[in-house]
Amino acid sequence: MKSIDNQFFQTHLQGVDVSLDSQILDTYGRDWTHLREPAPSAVLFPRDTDQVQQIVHQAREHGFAIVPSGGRTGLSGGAVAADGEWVVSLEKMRTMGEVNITESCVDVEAGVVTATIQQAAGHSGLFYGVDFASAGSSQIGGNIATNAGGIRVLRYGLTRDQILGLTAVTGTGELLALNQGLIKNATGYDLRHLLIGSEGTLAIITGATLKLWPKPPLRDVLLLGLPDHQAVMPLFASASHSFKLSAFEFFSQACVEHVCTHAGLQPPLDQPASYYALLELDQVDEPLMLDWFEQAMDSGWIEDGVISQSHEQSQQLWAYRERISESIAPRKPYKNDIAVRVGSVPALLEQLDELVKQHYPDFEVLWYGHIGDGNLHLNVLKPDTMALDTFKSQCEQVNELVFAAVQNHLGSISAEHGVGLLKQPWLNFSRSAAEIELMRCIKRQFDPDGILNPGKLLSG
Ligand code: 2HG
Ligand code: ZN
Repeated sequence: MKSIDNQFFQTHLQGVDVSLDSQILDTYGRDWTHLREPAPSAVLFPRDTDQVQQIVHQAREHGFAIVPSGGRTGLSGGAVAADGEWVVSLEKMRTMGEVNITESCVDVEAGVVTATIQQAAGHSGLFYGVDFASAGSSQIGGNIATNAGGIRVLRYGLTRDQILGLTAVTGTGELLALNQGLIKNATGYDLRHLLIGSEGTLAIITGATLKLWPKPPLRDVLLLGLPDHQAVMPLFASASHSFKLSAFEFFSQACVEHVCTHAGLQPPLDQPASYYALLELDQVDEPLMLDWFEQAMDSGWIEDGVISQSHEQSQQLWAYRERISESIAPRKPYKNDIAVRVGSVPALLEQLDELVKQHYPDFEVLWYGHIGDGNLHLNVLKPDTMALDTFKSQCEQVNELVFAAVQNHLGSISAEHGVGLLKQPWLNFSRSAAEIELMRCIKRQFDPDGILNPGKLLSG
């Protein structure tokens, strides 16, 4: 690692806030994965786009790599700095414009926290469509860089679908202002969409114009107990034809047990079910709902269920799904975030269930996910007595089989968490050699010296 001191920054990046403090280096060098030891050489806190450009120029000139950094809530190691990089935190760039009521949009800098956007939209009678458990600390720049999905993709799409304009600084320090809030713009390649989901490997996102939606109507939340995972697809098909769904989530009884222990909650139903589906939908009349509920019971898709009677109850029901990830975090789970077309979910579930029973007989395996959009989170918990390295390598062996099954279904090895460091070795299970080569060529154009987030997404 190259040595660097305060004097260097005072000389070359005057006016930019920099920290070389070991505690700060440690904090800003990691995300929620905790699988690599952080070792950045500096953490920089630009206050505007101009400073971001200066940082890129200096990094380029002095041969330092950059790791763009947001709320660091990622689960694929995309924000990990383990090799003397400069972490460029966007957290001091958090200006947010007035909500534009006429155009239903808002301008934000990259460091604005996702929940702040949701609240500002709400105060103006509008709605920001993306939500997930880490919205209170994740930042919009990171959401864009990973094309974050979450719980309401069914209704509002991914982060990609919210981006009307984007500003970003490339690996040569060039500032790009892309699409600039336009709805129609048929002028060739849409570079905005190339940068969304590029995980900081092509450019540092500095700001965006976000689309906002009309305020949603009142909504019901249903938590339903399912006898087995075969019931989930007919249930989804029936619900999506009968209601205006905004979420259709899925989780196993083991997930409920972890949440109840962790959060001190009572079980949601009188009798535990094997699996659960959580549905959020535009409110419907009670008789219609009861008819549907009875039909679902008669068809054997559900055994029991509850319907929220108030906003508070809706939130309580959501907690059984939203708090799974935090409940199991102390057990250092090995995470998979896979997706297939919705119609292929039952076959994939069947195959993975077999695989897991055969290869993980001693591990606790948790199933949960956003089944309504084909995204499954498969989490394997580390036995307390097993060393982290042993656990990781055992999981990686089974990974090949899991990803081969995903590949057979033409699915994705990373649905919404990104590829980062952790999934990078398996990118070829989702992308052809020709695609990966084109991605490399594109990277070279945006970042000829390879200083932006090296080793993430594409191998170094
Ligand atoms: C969720 O859906 C998040 O809760 C985290 O995407 C998933 O913990 C996970 O694997
Ligand atoms: Zn998720």
